[in-house]
Parts: sequence; structure tokens; C-alpha cells
Amino acid sequence: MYKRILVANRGEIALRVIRACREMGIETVAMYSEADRGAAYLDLADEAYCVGPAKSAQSYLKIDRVISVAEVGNVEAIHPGYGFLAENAHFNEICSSCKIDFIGPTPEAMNMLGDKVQARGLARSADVPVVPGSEGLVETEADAVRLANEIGFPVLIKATAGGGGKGMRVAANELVLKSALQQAKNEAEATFGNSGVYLEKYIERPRHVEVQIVADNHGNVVHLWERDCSTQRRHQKLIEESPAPNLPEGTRSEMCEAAVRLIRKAGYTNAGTVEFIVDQEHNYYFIEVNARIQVEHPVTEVVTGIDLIKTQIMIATGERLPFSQGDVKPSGAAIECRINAENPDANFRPCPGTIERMIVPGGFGVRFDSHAHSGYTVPTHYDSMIGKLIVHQPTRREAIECMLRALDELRVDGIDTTTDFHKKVLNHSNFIEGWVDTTFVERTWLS
Ligand code: MV4
Repeated sequence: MYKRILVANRGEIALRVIRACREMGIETVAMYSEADRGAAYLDLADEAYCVGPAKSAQSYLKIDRVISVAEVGNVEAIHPGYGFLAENAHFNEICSSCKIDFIGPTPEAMNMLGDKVQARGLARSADVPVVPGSEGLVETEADAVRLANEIGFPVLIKATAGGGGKGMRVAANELVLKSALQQAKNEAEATFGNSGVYLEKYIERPRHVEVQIVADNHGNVVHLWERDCSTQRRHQKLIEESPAPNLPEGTRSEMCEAAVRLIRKAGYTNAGTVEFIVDQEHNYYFIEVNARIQVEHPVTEVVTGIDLIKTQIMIATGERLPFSQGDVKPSGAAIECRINAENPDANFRPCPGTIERMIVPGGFGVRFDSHAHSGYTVPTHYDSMIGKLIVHQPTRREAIECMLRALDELRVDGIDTTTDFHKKVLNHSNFIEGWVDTTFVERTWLS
């Protein structure tokens, strides 16, 4: 087991990793930008080093500085958290050449799955359903038109280097497709330095369901069931839950087994997520793999009883998974609400500032993952999430009741938060009945 690791992140996920390490007897080195200097969670690490100025491009994202902190801190491994360098294959390679373990997949698996056309090809070869569309890249306008007429309009143009909704364009007819294709290629080149695009049939009002996977370095791949993340706005998830409501049991287990096949085929190791969209008829289609621990991982932790951060660290040291598929018995229902420093009445505008007073909810089945506290100042430079409220109850109905009660208990004075918006969502009949797709929030509250 490691003696000491670097937590190459900030905020709640840095705290989450520090806590797991403390329980495992692993020392932690934390890093902070000038905007995060003095943050209380840094005191829970054994050491903390400044990694640069407030701007993440000059601190949390700056590979040479992060590696310097790792060297000075004398760590054996780096946990990247999510965001920042977590899915940067180049950083991953540099860790390896510096003989520092990257707690995540290999650079090869990361590169392969980071290319969406390659990931689609891999999925097809593993008998995992993909959205009907192009076999590979779409090169010419004539190819695009021929293909679109085959699969039927509307179609979606996606960047092969994209993901998370970046660089997508809907085309409802031939005319739009012709102009959108070149635009999409130019945009992809400018954004990702890769102009490659591909086509998919546009699935209307899909649900977003993702499967959590863990895989060790000995060929063991286990899924930890699914999360429904359909309650989102502009590709920002607001609420995640497990199990996915109203998903037929057969579909659910098929999808999870498909995710395992893909991960096996990719030679992917450590924790990862296989994302699917699910249409109104419960057909599921692979869309992408997230090669990192995700924000919403606690939802899976509470329904399975498995600590995903500890599992990631164990896998990275070369240990075998301490459980097999049959040991994973999900129980009850979990919901997570992301508490963001944003004003939902002003287009979810970020509202950084000082929290004058904060009261944290508790009680049976309530977990609050947060680095914030009374007197904490939310910096302007990073994403606006200040905490995640997670509840776990025997049934979904009880989980909703528990979440409403916990949201009532949560008090964050001095800044605007998404707390009250969550109450509106949880009280909406569509949410209560579990009929939520990825367009629900925007259709219902035009935000
Ligand atoms: C789609 C789609 C409809 N049809 N692909 C957006 C994020 C990226 N991971 C894939 N996304 C989508 N791909 C086809 N063929 C709709 C979305 C989509 C979406 C997916 C997951 C979660 C939220 C979403 C919000 C809008 C659109």
C-alpha cells in the first residue's frame, strides 16, 4: 500500500480523497492555488503546497507545477479527482515517466476512449449498442448526406474529440446538415485541435443513465449498477440517483453487462463510468466513457456500500478487487443534489462570496460532502459547487421525503444557492413519478 499520495485537486473532492487516505493510513500531500490558500480542508492533509496563482491554467492545470509538488512532497501516487488534469492522457504519461502512479486508467486506455469514434468502434466490436450513425469519421458533405438519409433526420454531428455535450450540432434536414458539417469541423478544430466529426441519429428527449465500473489489473471487471443523471441543465447535472426509476429490470442488467464488456475490451482499469442514453422505448445506446471518478460517485457508494475512492487506490497499488459481481448487492434508493453557489432565478449565474452562516443537515441516511463552512469564501475562479447532499433510504419515495427534509435543514446564508430550486424539482409530479428526461428542467423552468 502507498505511504503517501498527492491530491491534485481542490474543494470537496480533495477533502473526499484526504478522508479516504486518512482511514487507509496513507499520508496526503495537498496543493492549493493562491485563491484556495488557508482553506480549512487543507489542514486535514499532512502537508500542503502552493501550486500557483488563482487561475487554474497557472495552477491546478499546470503539469510542471503539479509534478513539482509531487516531487517535493515525495509521493508515490497522484489522485487527480475530477476535472482539471483527471482525463489528461499527457499528464498521465508524464506521471508514468516520473515513476509516480496515476490513480486512474492507463494513458493508452484513456487515449483510446477519449476518441469518441474509436470508443464507438470498440463498443460495436463488444456487442454494445451504439446510436445508429456513421461507422467512422464523416469526411465529405456527400457522405454525410447519404448517411443522414439512411438513418433518417434529425441527425446529430459530434466531434470525435468532444464529449460532455461540447461540439454537438443538430441537423433537421439536408440543407442544415450541409452548412452545419463544415461549421462543426471548424469548431472542433478550434476547440480540440482535431477536426474529426461523426454522425448519429438524434434521439429526442433521452434519459441519461450511466454505469459505474471498477476494474483491477488482474482482469476482474465489476459493475456497481447505474445512476440516472437526467435532471440536468445545459449539460450541468443537478440531481443524480440510483437505481434509475422506471427502468425495466431486464434493460438495467443488460446495460450493466454491456458496460462490463466494453471496459474489458478496452483494457480499461480503475474506476470509470460508461454513459448511455435511453430513449422513450427503453432502448439504450452507448455514448461515451468517463475515465475518472465522477462528482456523483457517492450515490453508488451508498447503495452498494463500496467506497469508490478506497477501491481506486487499492486498484492502483495492484491489489485485486476484494469483491466479485455476485457480492455487489445494491440496496434501497439514493439521491444526490448538487448545492451550487448560483442564483437559479438569474440563469444560474454563479454567486461567489462569503458564507456568513452554514448549518449542515444530518440524521438517518443523510450525507453531506462539502469543504464549505460558516465563514468560508467561495472563490470566483472555479466551478460553483460547494457541496453534495446525498440521502439513502429503503425506497425512492422515502429518499425524496428525506431529501426535502434535509434541504429544509440546510442553511447557507450570505450567498445564493441551488437549494430551493432542488425543492421545486423534488416536488414536481414528473420527478416524483420518475418520468424525467434530459430536457425536463429546461422545458419546465425555461432556465
Ligand atoms: C445525444 C443526444 C441525443 N441523440 N446523442 C450530450 C452530452 C454527451 N455526453 C452526449 N449528449 C447527447 N448525445 C444522440 N445521438 C442527446 C445528448 C444530450 C444529453 C446527454 C446526456 C445528458 C444530458 C444531455 C443533454 C442534452 C443532450
